[in-house]
Amino acid sequence: MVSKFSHLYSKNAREMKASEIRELLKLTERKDIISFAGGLPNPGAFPVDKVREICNHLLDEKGANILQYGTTEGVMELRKAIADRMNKKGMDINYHNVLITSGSQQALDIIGKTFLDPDDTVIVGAPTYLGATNAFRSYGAVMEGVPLDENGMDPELLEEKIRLLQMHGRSPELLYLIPAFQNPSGVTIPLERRKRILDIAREYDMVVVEDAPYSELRYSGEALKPMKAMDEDGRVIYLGTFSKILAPGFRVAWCIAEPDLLNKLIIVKQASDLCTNTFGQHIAAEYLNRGYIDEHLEKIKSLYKRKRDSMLAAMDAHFPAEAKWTKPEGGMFIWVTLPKCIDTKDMFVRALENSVAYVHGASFFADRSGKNTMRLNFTYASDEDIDIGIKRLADTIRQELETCRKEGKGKDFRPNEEGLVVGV
Ligand code: PMP
Ligand code: G9A
Repeated sequence: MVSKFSHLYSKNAREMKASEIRELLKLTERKDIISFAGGLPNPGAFPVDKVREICNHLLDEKGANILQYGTTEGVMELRKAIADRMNKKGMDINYHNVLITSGSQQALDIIGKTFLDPDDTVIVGAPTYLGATNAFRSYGAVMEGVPLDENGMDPELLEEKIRLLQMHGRSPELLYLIPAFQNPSGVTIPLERRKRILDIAREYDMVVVEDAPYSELRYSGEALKPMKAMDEDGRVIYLGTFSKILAPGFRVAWCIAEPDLLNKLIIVKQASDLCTNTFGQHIAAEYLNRGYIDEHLEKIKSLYKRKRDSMLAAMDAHFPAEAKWTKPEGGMFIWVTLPKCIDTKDMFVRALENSVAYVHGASFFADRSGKNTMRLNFTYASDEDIDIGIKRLADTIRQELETCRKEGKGKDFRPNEEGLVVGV
């Protein structure tokens, strides 16, 4: 629907499109559809009793204070607790490096507002999280994708891309990465690549945004140092969030940067929300300080590992041989590549008829390529629904393959021969 005031909208607002993920989220309200679309944590794992216990304690002990406005920087106990936790992961920071934000989504927005002018260039993965590209685009920036492989962004391709852009007079300012269990592909950047990417960022003077909402959700393999822990000259902005390890409803997240840069982000945030939800911040601080978070993480990691394994097993059992997919060591997503004759956006109509949903891959590519790919979330659906939903999806893919065979639509029915499971 077009508002009668739309002619008065700003240029930025006119160009903004609804997030495909946020639109698809509405499907989770339909009981007849099994949704692998939204990146939702499993609500069965939300620690309702512990939150109730903490709320009662906080209201009894601190009373009205926790309902007051807070500083833009965030509640001090929380900033300190986060600094301690991040130092255990190899960083060397204190609370002066920590800004609490209203979800990491807000941090992405304020980073965009701080760094990006119209036509500025941001380098992102191809594919990447569309909430980030939407935020950066809202400031008129242009996204340039670097293809990923099973180890995330390839530093050689990154450097090639920067050189090419520079030849056209464009020097990228930001490099946006999700090094651990990437959204949407599920892949992780190994340590050597992380170091090399940091060297490149230094050489070409780019700020690196390390978005790490899934880094604590590892189900197999070895934990890796965050890039921020290897950051020699303060060019990495690290984003963490309670959304995936506690509950997204609090809208409490953290942004770590060197203090001078953080000060600018704080000023930019002031215009946005004055301060992050104070009550939620106190709850999160208490949750960390009581050590509940680690118990909770163990619980959700074993739940999500089981769900990942069930989904992978169901895919092995039911998907046609033409489909290929990633096998993530953590996080929430599996990335599927189908033969090029299939457009997963067109196939979505058939998927809904078969009562199953996913996010079509093109949404995650800056240039809208990746039409034959899709993202599956494995954390939200029940174990039973994972199996039923994957069977429905397998039928959907088979029907689609049959239709393109009949229609002769495209010729390429082969899976990707190079074994490249992430790109197209
Ligand atoms: N970054 C990434 C990569 C995400 O996947 C998400 C949410 N799915 C966010 C940021 C935003 O998270 P939140 O605002 O809930 O902290
Ligand atoms: O928009 C949301 O609800 C957060 C989830 C993001 C995603 O599905 O990638």
